Amino acid sequence: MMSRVEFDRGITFLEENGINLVAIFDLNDLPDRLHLDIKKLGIEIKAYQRLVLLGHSGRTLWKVLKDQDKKLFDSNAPIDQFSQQISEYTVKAYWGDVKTEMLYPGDNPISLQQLGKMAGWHHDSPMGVGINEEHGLWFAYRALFLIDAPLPLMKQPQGVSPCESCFDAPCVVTCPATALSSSESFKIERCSQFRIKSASPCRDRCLARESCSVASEQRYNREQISYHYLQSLAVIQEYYP
Ligand code: B12
Repeated sequence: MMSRVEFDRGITFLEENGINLVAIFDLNDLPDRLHLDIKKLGIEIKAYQRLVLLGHSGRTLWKVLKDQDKKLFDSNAPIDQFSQQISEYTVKAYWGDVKTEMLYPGDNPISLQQLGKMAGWHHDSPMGVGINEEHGLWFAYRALFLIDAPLPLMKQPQGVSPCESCFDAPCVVTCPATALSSSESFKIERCSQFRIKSASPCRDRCLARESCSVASEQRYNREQISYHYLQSLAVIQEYYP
């Protein structure tokens, strides 16, 4: 049986490696919809006790990746590969080496942002990326797995969306594609069509996202921003060849 000290060591290990957001849910507390989504994947959910959601914010993860293992960047998905490895290692070394089922990284149709809402990490923002007071727009989901261990439950208080007290809306004003609005949902189609133009200033960055002043000290560095946006651009280009 894993001790609280061992559990906390696992949390510290994840944090040192840039995975600084952790939420742990009791499976009985999850909405029926999510149970259904997991069952549809052919997974016997009753065999597990907890659902673990891991994320990163700010710049540490990128620094760790760059420092640690250059070979990771030879793969198509270095962040996913690293996130999976570090999740498996944490369970093995600190959390009792118990049975797990990895749900993300991967293509499973489970809405991470909906889980982010339950974890207290996510408020909607005009650009679709989640926002919160502590990390601004600079966080993302890195792993999701079921685990057969009674891990302590963890989540953050819901908090208030920073967008509610933002009246200038620099993101809306800055977006050169006029894809953002303070009252309507983000127009991903308009954003995508604008991004694929050859002279688009948004090919490898998002000027609207970068204009947000909430937790701007956590903004990814230029290299990381470019890495992520070129990846999503490649997916978008497949939609609009
Ligand atoms: C498919 C997908 C995409 C597709 C969107 C296709 C579409 N037609 O909308 C593409 C490849 C374009 C994309 C791009 C990006 N994505 Co995306 N995407 C996903 C993914 C894998 C699945 C979403 C989904 O289908 N959910 C299931 C449906 C039922 O639930 P839903 O919440 O209603 O899903 C819809 C929206 O989430 C929307 N969507 C998906 N990504 C994004 C990003 C933005 C900015 C918006 C407005 C909408 C949007 O697409 C879904 C279907 O319509 C999720 C991971 C996940 N498993 O949740 C990440 C995810 C939503 N994406 C994310 C991010 C960060 C991005 C990018 C900003 C990455 C980047 N730096 O380039 C870009 C931004 C897009 C842009 N402005 O150009 C993050 C958001 C993190 C956060 N803090 O909220 C997620 C959660 C991935 C992660 N690991 O953290 N994405």
